[in-house]
Amino acid sequence: MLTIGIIGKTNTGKTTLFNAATLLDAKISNFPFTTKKPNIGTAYVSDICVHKELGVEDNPQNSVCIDGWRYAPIRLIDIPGLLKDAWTGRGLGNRFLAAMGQADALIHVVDASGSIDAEGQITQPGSGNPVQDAMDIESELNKWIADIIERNNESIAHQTASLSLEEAMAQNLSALKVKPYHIKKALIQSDLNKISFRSWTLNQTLKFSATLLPIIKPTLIVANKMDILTSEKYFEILTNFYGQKLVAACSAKSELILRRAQKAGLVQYTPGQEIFKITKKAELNPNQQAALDYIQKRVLNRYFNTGIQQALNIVVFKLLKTNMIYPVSDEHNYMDHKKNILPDVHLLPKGSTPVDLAKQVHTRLAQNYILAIDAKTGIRLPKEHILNHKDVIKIVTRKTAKKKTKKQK
Ligand SMILES: Nc1nc2c(ncn2[C@@H]2O[C@H](COP(=O)(O)OP(=O)(O)OP(=O)(O)O)[C@@H](O)[C@H]2O)c(=O)[nH]1
Ligand SMILES: [Mg+2]
Repeated sequence: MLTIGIIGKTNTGKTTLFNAATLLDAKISNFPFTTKKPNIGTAYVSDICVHKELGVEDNPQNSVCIDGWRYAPIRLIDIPGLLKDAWTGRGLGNRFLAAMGQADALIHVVDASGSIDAEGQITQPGSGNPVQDAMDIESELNKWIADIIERNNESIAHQTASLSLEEAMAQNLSALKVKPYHIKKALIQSDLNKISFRSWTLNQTLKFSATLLPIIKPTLIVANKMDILTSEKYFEILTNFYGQKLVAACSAKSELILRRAQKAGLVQYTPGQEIFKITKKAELNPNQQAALDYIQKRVLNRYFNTGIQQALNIVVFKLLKTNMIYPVSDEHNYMDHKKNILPDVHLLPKGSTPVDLAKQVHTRLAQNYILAIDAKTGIRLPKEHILNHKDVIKIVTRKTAKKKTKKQK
């Protein structure tokens, strides 16, 4: 399953975002370093479901369909906050970094309201420095990767006698899910392909790590606490610094309140949408009413949504360039064997073929693969066909083919 890691300075709202997206109940507080070990849960990414376009009602099994939106599961990890110089092993550093290795992409939560000081204590909004906070975290990650390369310097150099540098480095960084093509890309981008690895200086290793990081862990900056007025200024600074496409305006606290109120049946709210409707006004206590008024005024009236669902969608669909594909076993009625209509949706990287889909659904399906059919058009697809976002695909296997011939007889 695709995994997104939530990183960031302490007290920025990582666990609040995690709880909002997973509806779990991990501890949140305004004390620094509340999260001591990673929290792991299931969150969802969403897009308009194909059931309307196909004119059918669906029975989702591995995913959910709400108000015409299909929500596909992903794994979310809330990673403990990072101390400066954590790369040396100080504080929670190693735990932080080990959890980070498992992620396919990262959400980097920044307190855009400037409400935390250099040490991570909550302070006067506007007095912190969100851009510096974000840069500190990135610098820690770079130093950590550079440190692994430095420590394995001898062994990498030694391995290059029988392996390419790309392969040797990828092996030594495998805990970070690094592949040889990542290394190749980073070597070219950093111009270090022109310099012998044995003669790299520490600065060159740091430059390489800084180039490698966004390649192995595409990262979205979540400018959090946008409900606090001081955040507007820093949001602009952050977007100027990182580029509009890599920064999302969010209020994790608002999303958490709305999702919990929805779960309790107090409001009607579809994650990612612009409106909520109070369903049980009489049951709201004054605090709940005030919180909902605050969200309406400070978040929805200004930014249209809380940004959390959008942030997850951007990471999966834009940064990781993933498509939603619906496998079915009856291409005429879009059903599985149990007659569930459009039961599952799978997240596959762009460029995936029907064989990749078969592998993800079940190894047996891949082993017995014969051909695939595009259920929307009825057209047979070649093995190397590149699947499109929201394709509905029937995989024909040796077994299904045999059954058909028997029936036809
Ligand atoms: N106003 C506002 N406060 C928020 C928001 N998100 C989180 N907070 C508050 O920020 C404080 C820290 O939140 P946490 O979710 O515990 O932060 P964290 O990043 O997980 O912190 P550590 O686990 O200690 O590293 C809490 O008081 C939250 O209520 C938000 O969107 N708006
Ligand atoms: Mg936390």
